[in-house]
Amino acid sequence: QRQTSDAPFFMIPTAPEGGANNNSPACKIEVPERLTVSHGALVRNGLTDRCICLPVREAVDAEILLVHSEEYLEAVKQTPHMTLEDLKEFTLQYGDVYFHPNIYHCAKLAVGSALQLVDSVLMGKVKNGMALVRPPGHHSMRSAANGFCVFNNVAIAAQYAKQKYGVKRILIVDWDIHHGQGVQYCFEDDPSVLYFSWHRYEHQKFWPNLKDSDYDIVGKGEGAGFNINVPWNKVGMENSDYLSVFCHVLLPIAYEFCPDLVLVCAGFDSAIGDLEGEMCATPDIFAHLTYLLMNLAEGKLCAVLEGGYNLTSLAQSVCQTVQTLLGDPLPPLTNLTGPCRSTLESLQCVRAAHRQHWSCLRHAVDLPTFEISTIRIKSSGEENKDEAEVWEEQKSPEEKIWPEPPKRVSPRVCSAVVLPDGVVCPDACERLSSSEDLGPHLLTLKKDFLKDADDSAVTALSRVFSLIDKMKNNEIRNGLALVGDAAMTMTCVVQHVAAEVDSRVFLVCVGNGNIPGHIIEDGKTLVVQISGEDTEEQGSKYYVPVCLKKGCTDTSGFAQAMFSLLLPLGYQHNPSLVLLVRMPGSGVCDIMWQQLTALLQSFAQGHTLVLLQEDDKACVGPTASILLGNPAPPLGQLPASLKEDAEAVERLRSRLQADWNLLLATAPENG
Ligand code: Q9C
Ligand code: ZN
Repeated sequence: QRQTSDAPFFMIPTAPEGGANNNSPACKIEVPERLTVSHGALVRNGLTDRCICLPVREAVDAEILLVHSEEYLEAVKQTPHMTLEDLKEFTLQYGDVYFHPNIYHCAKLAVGSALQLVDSVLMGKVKNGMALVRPPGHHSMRSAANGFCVFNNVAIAAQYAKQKYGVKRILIVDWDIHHGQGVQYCFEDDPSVLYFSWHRYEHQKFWPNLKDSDYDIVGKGEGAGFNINVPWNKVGMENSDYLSVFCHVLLPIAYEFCPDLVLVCAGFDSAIGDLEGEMCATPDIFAHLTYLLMNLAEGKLCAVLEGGYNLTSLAQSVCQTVQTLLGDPLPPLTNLTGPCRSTLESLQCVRAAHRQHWSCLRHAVDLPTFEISTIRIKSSGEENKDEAEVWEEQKSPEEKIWPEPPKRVSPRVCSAVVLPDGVVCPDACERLSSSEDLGPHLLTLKKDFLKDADDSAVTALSRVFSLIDKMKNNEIRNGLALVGDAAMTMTCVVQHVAAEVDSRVFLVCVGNGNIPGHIIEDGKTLVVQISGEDTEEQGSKYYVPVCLKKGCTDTSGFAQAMFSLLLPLGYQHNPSLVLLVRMPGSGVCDIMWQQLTALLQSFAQGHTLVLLQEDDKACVGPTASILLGNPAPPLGQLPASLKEDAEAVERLRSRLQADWNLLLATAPENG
């Protein structure tokens, strides 16, 4: 019998001593405390109790040889028996790596742990998980140790998954701040492994100073297009910069690729406070990065620790990642000010370099040809820095202070439903049907909105309002209502919520239908409507009509709208409630609908209210499944979207990006 656990697991092999170096006896930053401190934080936050802890094992030779050469393995095998003198000498042939007598043992445990995780996920024993291991792996190459890495844990895990389980397509997301050149070299001609890495680059001035790390390295031969490098050419990148790369590069391509397994090179030196990365993204960004990958590959995600050297920042980031794998609501991200100019240049270049390989980029506007972008960006060396920037740079990254991420509390009830009599409540949902669920709104409702409505409509609406109140009090995470008139309910709900101070609603309406103007004009409600109706409607800052030629049946066009419009808009609006409405006859397929529902959980700490019309009763089950935290099924490898649809989405982006700068994916001329 298939045993499925709700919890991811983590594991920690025996922590090694710091390695030997030719001058200093040990590496100063890649230290055992990285694991003990991370583990301690998981324990303190009650997260270890919710995980399954798998035993570690040593990888066997055959597994290491999936990626490394026999000569290299034999050489590393000798290190436990070497004198300190010999170790120093051995270390010298590699770059930035330290060999301690017990590192071979630890490196075998690190690989073995990653493989245990892959085994458990692919055998369905756990949904997902994180391996807390060291030494890290992504810099190590076929025949060379490098950058604190001995064996390439994640590259071996990918080869192992292909070989042992016949996995066809693997996505590797490397969010460590260094380029995992070892992973790139391993898969550069392999179209079955899509490798994505962002990394501090500074026009090749940052370690490991390789031309191979630039955006124009896209893979070779069969593997052309399956290597994505996003260089950070400045330090100090923030949450907005990371999110815009996910929205405008990684997610569109990853969904088009449609992996069967997601591996994450989970380095946290890309977080604030890290002296290697010198970036400013906060630990809670990793909750979002993790979540955005969890609806690929049916949720089969294995994160494997790489770098991360500020112990405070590292521990917080690890907790954010694990808590997301466990399904807790996401923290709200504030201060999303949009990407900086340097990020826009990188985005533009990466998109230009990959447009010939991925149909989601085919109709992107304002992309220079590949040659032009190469010259333009590569020549831009020293820019003028303002004084604030210079001062910021002098401040040591370890002195940076940031607030500890607030506790993420799961409401007692995950999903509540309001259903007409006779419709069965989905398993694990809580039905609102008692008289106290009518809430205090019944009388006002009758008076204000529903003079002519029948009693059952008034009762239903009253329960919907009660559900919203309970979301606001964090008693319920999300809700679903099957109502007689979705459009009318939507209007009432928006008015009800907008009446409160500080409320912001993100209304996502799928299908045709009129959105009353007065619910848009207050600036609290941001409306995105995806339909097949060319309403000739201009739209405004707060009303974004996305008109697809074949309506919501064009999966690729719809997906593009989700990543390049909906996600950035939602993040920047930072709503307190997401209202997702499915108009009758919208034509959206169930899987697309589930993916949409899932992605919207990124906002408002998961406070989503879904409105379905009674005709769409069959959709209650699939929607509830997502609201309860199950991953959405894969969309399949996406074909090219209709040219008209791609262009319509691009036009909207261009129109709106002055108001919502997370929509930007190109650098303005002469900026
Ligand atoms: N200050 C990992 O994060 N040293 N490795 C660079 C420049 C090597 C980092 C020196 C950093 C290796 C897994
Ligand atoms: Zn790193």
